[in-house]
Amino acid sequence: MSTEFRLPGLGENVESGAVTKVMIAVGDTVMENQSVLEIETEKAALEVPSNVSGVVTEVRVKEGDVLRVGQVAFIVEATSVSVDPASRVLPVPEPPEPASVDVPPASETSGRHDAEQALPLARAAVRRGGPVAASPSVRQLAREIGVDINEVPSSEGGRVTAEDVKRHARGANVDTGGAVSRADAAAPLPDFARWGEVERQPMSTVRQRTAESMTRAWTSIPHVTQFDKADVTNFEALRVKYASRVEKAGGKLTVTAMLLKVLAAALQKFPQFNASVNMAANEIVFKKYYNIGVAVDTDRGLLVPVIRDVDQKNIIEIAVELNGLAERARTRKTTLDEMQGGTFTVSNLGGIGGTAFTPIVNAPEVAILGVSRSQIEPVYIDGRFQPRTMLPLSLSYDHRVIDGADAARFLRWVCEGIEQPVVLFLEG
Ligand code: CAO
Repeated sequence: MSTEFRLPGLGENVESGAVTKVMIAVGDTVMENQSVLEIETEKAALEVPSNVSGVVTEVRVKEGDVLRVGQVAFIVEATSVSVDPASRVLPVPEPPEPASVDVPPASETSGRHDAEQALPLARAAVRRGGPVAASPSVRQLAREIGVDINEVPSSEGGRVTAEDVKRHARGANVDTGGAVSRADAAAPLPDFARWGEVERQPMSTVRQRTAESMTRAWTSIPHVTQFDKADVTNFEALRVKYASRVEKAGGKLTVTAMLLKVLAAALQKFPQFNASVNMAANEIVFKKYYNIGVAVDTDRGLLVPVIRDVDQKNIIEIAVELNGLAERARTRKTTLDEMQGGTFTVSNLGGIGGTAFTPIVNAPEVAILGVSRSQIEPVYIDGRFQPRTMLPLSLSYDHRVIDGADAARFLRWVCEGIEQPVVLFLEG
């Protein structure tokens, strides 16, 4: 008996997804729950499990196709493995996964700056040499499709051809499509191939969404970053002392787990950091729940799963959950639900290195804490320098709703909370 495999529901308001990988071929035996497709939607990248079993007789999708929910992807001929007819009705989908990220790696941020700085120079190079040579028909074509002929690089070393104009227009159109490029729309890219070999790669959906949300946050939020350092010497000692206790529970006692606990208390004490701003209604929305997103570095890019109700969990529970979330993000198992509802974000790059960075606020949140690598430094205490382990913290915030003095106080309080956890009981 032939059974169709149809794309199951992918989550609220998601009607289709791009097929990034087809994991089955004609002749393969497929079992229920076996991953058969990799799909990217606007919000997530996920592996789709089969709800049918049998031998694949026809595959109707290929990489790059856009598949609608309910559309047939492949057909199997049932083998002796029985197929529960009910399971042909689409089951609850396997948890989808990592969604777009709102925090770019620092390297990307600087990369973007480099690109922006390089562009005017590149354009100047194209223009140098006076008016471009082009036939009247090519000039007319450029005018008709809205391309400034003076901006079009020539592939023939001087004369601009119709093909050059079209290629340039295509590049400019791609640019104006996404939010990233909207900022850059007036600055079409030069033809880099004139100076050396290039390779073009399409952006993944996750990357496109990341680029859009980054641009939105960067261009709509007036950002300021406040820097401070926490003395984590005592915490490091505690970490060693209690490491095995936390490990037994299935977690790892890291500075991130500790920070999450301190932040949940800080957010209660400074509610404007756990808020969102609605400029249209001239309103600030204060949230009475404390869900903290943690930026996780994965091979797909940056993902931000959320730990909920951090204020109600102890550090061991937080550490165990953090371990699980990071692991699921890296193995593409995070559900869409786990990526939503955050009220504040932490981005710890300290495991990799660096002395400071300026994270971008994960809108519609209003603040994000960047963490860099702790190191032993001489600190002047009681009249002499002492070796202390210092953790650099960078708090980026939305200056529309948070004043600089509040940010300085918030970050100082976080530092004190790590240095003297008793502060959490006194004031938290
Ligand atoms: N300073 C010094 N060492 C640090 C550190 C810091 N700030 N943060 C972590 N480390 C150490 C840990 O102690 C651990 O050391 P040991 O193995 O010797 O115990 C090691 O680095 C690895 O830590 P970890 O990554 O396993 O644990 P974590 O809980 O601190 O972090 C997570 C979890 C998910 C935040 C992290 O794994 C991660 O993905 N970080 C990258 C986040 C990212 O890409 N952000 C980009 C932001 S762009 O704005």
